[in-house]
Amino acid sequence: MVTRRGLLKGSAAATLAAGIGPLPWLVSPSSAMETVTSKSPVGISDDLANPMEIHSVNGRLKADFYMEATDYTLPSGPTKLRIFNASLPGPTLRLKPGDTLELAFENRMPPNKDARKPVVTNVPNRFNTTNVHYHGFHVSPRGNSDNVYLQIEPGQSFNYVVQLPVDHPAGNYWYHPHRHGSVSAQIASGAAGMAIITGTLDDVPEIADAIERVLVLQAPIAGIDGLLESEKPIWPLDAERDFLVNGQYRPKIYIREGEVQHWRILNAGDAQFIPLRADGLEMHLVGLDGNPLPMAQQTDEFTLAPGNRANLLIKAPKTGTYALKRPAFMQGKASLPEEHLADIIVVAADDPRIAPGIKFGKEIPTGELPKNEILTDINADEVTVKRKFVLGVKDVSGFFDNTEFTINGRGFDPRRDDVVAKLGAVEEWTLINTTPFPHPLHIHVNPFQVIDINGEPDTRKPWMDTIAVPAAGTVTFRTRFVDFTGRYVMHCHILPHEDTGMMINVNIEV
Ligand SMILES: [Cu+2]
Repeated sequence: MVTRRGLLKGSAAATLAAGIGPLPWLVSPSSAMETVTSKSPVGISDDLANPMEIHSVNGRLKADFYMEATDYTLPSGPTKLRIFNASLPGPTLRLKPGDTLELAFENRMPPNKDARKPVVTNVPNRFNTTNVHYHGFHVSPRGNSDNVYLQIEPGQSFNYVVQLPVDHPAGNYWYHPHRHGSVSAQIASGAAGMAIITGTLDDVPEIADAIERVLVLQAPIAGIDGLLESEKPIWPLDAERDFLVNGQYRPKIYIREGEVQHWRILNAGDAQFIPLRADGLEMHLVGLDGNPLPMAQQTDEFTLAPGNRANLLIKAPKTGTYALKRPAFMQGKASLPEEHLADIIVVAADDPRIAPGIKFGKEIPTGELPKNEILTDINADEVTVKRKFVLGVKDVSGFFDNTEFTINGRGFDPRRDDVVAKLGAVEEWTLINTTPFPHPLHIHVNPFQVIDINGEPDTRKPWMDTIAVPAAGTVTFRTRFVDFTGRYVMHCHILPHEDTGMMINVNIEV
């Protein structure tokens, strides 16, 4: 396994790969996974490397995972991060519909400093207690599957077995910790990785012809003396951040003149939105949260809320150096600065540094894109139940910053079922934001189809699992509760809001 501990500029793995040509896949003795080392997809030594990947073999992906306090040098200084497999970001998991994902997970963190204190729900606590959530997966929320109620204490191990249905939608998903009370500290630390379920968009000829990049965007915060032990540095929305792409600060991304590359982009940050621009290059969105859009959509700028993913085709018209940027913007009332995320270096089509045999996509698909088959449009006459959810905030003395974030006036209570719904129900939910900040709401297990935002229909009717509800605005979506009973959650993906109460339990019964 290649660890990427402390590698900020350049990449030893990429250098190695470029020096000796494409590496063979490494097949583990159990043949229940293959690993692909972290490397540049064009074979240039100082190009941004894709994170290492773990692939399923014969329907299984069986891997060892751990969370450990890992030394890492951020641009703002050396620190210790709570991350998976000593890797920032964690390895990319690549699966097929119908596969079984088996993670033998070990919590190698030291004991919690507050282990002897009683836990107060909705006050951040026990930053070394964890679990693993499979964000966007349509799988069982029970037992050893996508069960976010698990508390894996320091020193404990847990075996996850997550069975993907054979008709699971293809797309970009991700994994991250989801133990209420420590989610924001652990994701602000960088504990996250991409999970790709192959198919659908991958079979579009123009996309299949393009080289693929995984871009995991993270904005970790350093602890003052190592590990973060307080919510305080994470809490202000405009806290200073180190913006990293695949664990690297301002990496170089190479693309050839006339080339189209397929970028799978994830905002794995804990709090800040990321509007993205690449002025001078063409950007064509083909998928949101992994699901295909009806057609490729050219754009100068699009925004990923925390938790969102995009499939982007990026085309380089002319040689030169360009910037992948987050422009300065307002997130609610917070003014967030421009961030220069990466240099995009457009080289000549025949640049000799490009490794031989690297594919060279040149076209953007012009027709209708294929759909994930089971995600058919939900029309109004199919809806069986309508519900409303009001997003708010209230003062509670003794809570962190005296604040509790609420849904329908109440903070999260692990013992309460906020929604009880029938398996097979088709529901329309309206989210009403009464606060001056946007909240990206995420629901587990079943994705939803966005119907309107602030009352304006979204004509693309995209299928997503995380949607930003605008400040003082509304979102309406429709969803089908299919295949799985059990209890899971809907919550804000600004994770300091989740840890301080903006989450509800959804219980699906037969
Ligand atoms: Cu929020």
